[in-house]
Amino acid sequence: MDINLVVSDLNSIGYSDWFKSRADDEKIAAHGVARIVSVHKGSYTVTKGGEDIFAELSGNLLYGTESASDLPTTGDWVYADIFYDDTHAVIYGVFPRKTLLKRKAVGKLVDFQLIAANIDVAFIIQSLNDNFNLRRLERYLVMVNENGIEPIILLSKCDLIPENDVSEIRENVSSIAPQTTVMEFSNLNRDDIDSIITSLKSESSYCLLGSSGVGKTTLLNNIVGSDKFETKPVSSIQSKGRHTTTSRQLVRLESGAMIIDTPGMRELGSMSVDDGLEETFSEILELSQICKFTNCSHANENGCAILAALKTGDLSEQRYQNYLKIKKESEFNQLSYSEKRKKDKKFGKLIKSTVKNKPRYAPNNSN
Ligand SMILES: Nc1nc2c(ncn2[C@@H]2O[C@H](COP(=O)(O)OP(=O)(O)OP(=O)(O)O)[C@@H](O)[C@H]2O)c(=O)[nH]1
Ligand SMILES: [Mg+2]
Ligand SMILES: [Zn+2]
Repeated sequence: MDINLVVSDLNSIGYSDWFKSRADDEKIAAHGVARIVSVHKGSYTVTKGGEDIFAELSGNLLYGTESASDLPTTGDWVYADIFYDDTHAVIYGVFPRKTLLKRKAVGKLVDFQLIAANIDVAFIIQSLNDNFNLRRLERYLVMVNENGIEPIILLSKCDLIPENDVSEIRENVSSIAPQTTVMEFSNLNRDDIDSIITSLKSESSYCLLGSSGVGKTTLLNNIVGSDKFETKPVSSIQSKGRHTTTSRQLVRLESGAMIIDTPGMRELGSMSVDDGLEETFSEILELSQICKFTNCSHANENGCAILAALKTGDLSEQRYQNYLKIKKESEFNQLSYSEKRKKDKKFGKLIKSTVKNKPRYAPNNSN
């Protein structure tokens, strides 16, 4: 087989120096490299840049893993062997992740679900007609910034509201995210779709994030140029109380870019989001640094820069309240998550020591 060809195929789906330099020497000598295209209840598809290949986890990976987050998710790079004319693969391990999107799983307990790995750019989508909400947008920005992913804000369904209203909303968005690209678009307007397509870079991985019904899958269909993926009118999504898109798949475009559509997220709990908070609410951090007292609680101190900014209106009350709310949740999650992780680890060790202490059937086995 022509090795250069194989390598350049991997490059074309994003196998950059970042991953190459972090590959495990032993595993790379023993196995090939592939990228996860989709995950469905324990079965996987992977690709090396060509066809999709059915894959499963090796026993060691499946049973030797301490936490669910160490198992592969869509977008992951993995060590894999491929058999039977490239129709079947076994996955032996997961590469370090450049970025990882996860969300708090539904329910009270702090647990999370992996959304996608190694995403470079996240399109955060809100629809202009009924889904638009600055506070929700801030939550998405925190989650994306925390991960070191570049956010781009897309405002969908601009065909449904007057142009003047669009520019007003756009200004509001720019005021909370001055550094972030904001684009409005309509899925009914080909020119809008074309400008989104032109903005996609080859070898980069994108994901579509946003509430159910904002038009993520419709956008993806428009980008690939077919009605390949299922969409549903908003009213039927709500009356059924569920999401149209339920799986996540890495879709490769002719341009060489890759996109992952995601199910609308009802509960967007961040895990622990220090960096994401600081980046999303950077002006609040800056203000707190010029408070008169270094241990200012921003509650009633004289010389508090935050209270002053709230008073003049330079900092909006709702934005500040949202910041406090996300910060509080994050601190709660941080605490209960690290406790859970400790338990997970203990559990993992218990299994390992049980396996170790099992009698060996081959006493002379030097392994
Ligand atoms: N008027 C208008 N309708 C749109 C636009 N984009 C999407 N829609 C409609 O909105 C509905 C929901 O679109 P989907 O693409 O299924 O939404 P989704 O974000 O993928 O939803 P989930 O998969 O449930 O997360 C469909 O009926 C679309 O036809 C748009 O730009 N303008
Ligand atoms: Mg969808
Ligand atoms: Zn203060």
